[in-house]
This record gives sequence, structure tokens and C-alpha cells, in this order.
Amino acid sequence: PTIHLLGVPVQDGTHEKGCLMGPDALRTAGLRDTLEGLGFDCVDHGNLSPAAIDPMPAGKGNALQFDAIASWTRTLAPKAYEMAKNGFPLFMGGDHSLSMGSVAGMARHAAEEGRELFVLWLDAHTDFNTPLTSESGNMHGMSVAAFCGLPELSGLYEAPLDHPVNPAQVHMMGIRSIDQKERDLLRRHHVKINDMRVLDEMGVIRPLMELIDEVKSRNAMLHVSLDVDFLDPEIAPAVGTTVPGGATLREAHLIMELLHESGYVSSLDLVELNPFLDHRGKTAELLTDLTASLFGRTIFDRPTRRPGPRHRSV
Ligand code: DIR
Ligand code: MN
Ligand code: MN
Ligand code: MN
Repeated sequence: PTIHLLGVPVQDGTHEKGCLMGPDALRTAGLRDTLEGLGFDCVDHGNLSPAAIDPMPAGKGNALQFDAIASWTRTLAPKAYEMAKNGFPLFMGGDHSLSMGSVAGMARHAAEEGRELFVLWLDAHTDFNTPLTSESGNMHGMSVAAFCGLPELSGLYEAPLDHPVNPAQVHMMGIRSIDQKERDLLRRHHVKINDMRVLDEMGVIRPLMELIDEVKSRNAMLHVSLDVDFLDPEIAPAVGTTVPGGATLREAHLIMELLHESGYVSSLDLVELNPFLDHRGKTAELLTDLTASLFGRTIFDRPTRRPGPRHRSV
């Protein structure tokens, strides 16, 4: 398919300034050339700018910059939906509030195709706060709650979501930081959480294949949302909210390669890159390399695969 790159330089969802440079850092790191080198047609749609909204939504609780994030979300969701009709949307962030729009747009697209949308959330954080539970007020910590249709965040969207994502179909990996009240919400909504302990004990393959098998058996689509802080800060320092003990370089590549082999990934967010905090572009380059793995780059030939038990639909 054609890959549609879209810059979404939102940074109002976080306290640390600099995410607005994320899309250009990814361009500078050669994301487009890399994908073209793998044989894909690419279109760069440039950077989105948010439309003003009127009237402003009510019920913001302690959320910071609610109106600004509503403007971004209401502009991005329809754009994501349109891009998905013509190929593979790749959203270059911008902070993680971007996913409120990208995932909502993808969910609408999937529903129109008669398919469900699953989400793989690669992050140190679960981003399942609402304006009532958030300790920081930062909206990048509320994205999943928003696209899952929690009513406290419905004002972000033009109209109530016709196709909220089922929280049980959001699979998270790399988790190592959850707020107190957020924890209860996650339990109540049955979000599928693989915390770092799960990865320590069984590695990435088993939890990931569980997700891929489920996606295949339901012929669903899979949106991947990659927050830079999923990765260990040693290899990916360019993010405002580093948490020690993240995924390694090889774990991250293995995830991307397995996702490629699944053939079910429909769309990708690359978010929270803050080039102001980077060391000579190393995080932007790492994200580019991981994206290359997602689109089929391998170190050497892979043996021809036969559907084994792990790949069979249940
Ligand atoms: C925290 C941090 N849970 C919050 N979230 C972050 O502010 O809601 N997400 N940093 O990426
Ligand atoms: Mn996040
Ligand atoms: Mn995070
Ligand atoms: Mn974040």
C-alpha cells in the first residue's frame, strides 16, 4: 500500500515543550527515504494545523489545554479516516494526545470495512486517565480513555463516538508507570496490560502472538501506537517522561518484525519524540529503524514461513 505520512505537531498534551519538532526530526532522520528504499510509495501530507472550534466543550475537570487538544482531535480524526481509505496512515507526533484523533479515525474506517480495530499500545504508561483521575492534568495521559469512549472525554470529539474502541481490545506492552486512580479504571474496563514483569518473565513473543492470533481470528485491523518512552531511556533519551527499565533495542525490533509478518497492521503512531532532548538525532533515527522493521526490513533472509500452531486462527 501507499504510506501516508502526516505530521501532527501537537505538544499541548504534555508539560515539556519540544514535541512540536517531532515530525521534522523524523523527516530529517530520513523516514520517507527509508520506506521508499523498502519499495513503498510514500506521500508526505505535511503538518496538520488544528481548526478552531466553536463552541468550546464543557466539563474539563482538571485537564490542561482541553480546548487545544479538542481542536487537534477534531481536525485529526476525519483526516485519519480519509487517509486510511487510500493506504497506510503513519502519524508523526507530537505528543500522545495525537492518538485521540488517529485511533478514532481508524476505528471509524475499520467499522466501515466491517472490521474491528485492535490497538497495540507500546508505552511506559497506560494513558487511561480522565480529567477526574489525572494527577498531572496532562492530556497525553488520557488518550486511551478518550478513544475508548469514556464520557469524561467525549467533549474532545465533534459528536459522541460511533465507534469507540473496546478497551479489552487494547493491548499494552512495556507498562511500568500507572497512577493510583488510573489503576482502578484499567481494571474496571478490562484493558489488556502486559507490564514489564510480563516481558521479563516471558519476553515479547508470547504476549504479542496472543494479540496477533486474536486479531487474525477476528480478521480485525491493528493500530500500533509507539510512545518513545516504551523504550529504555538509555537508547531513546528524547522524551519528556523517561521511565527506567524500558524495552531493549532487540525487543523493540522483534516486536516490529513480528508485526510485519502478521500482515495485519493498518496504521502507526510515532509519538512523544522531543528532539530538543535528543543526542544528535539518535532517538529519531531509532524510530526510523523500528519503522523500517515494521515495514519488512530484515537483517538477512527469513526462512519461508509455514503457518505453525502459533499462527493458526483459533
Ligand atoms: C501520567 C504520565 N500517568 C499522567 N503519563 C505519561 O500524567 O497522566 N504518558 N507521561 O506518556
Ligand atoms: Mn503515552
Ligand atoms: Mn509514555
Ligand atoms: Mn506521554
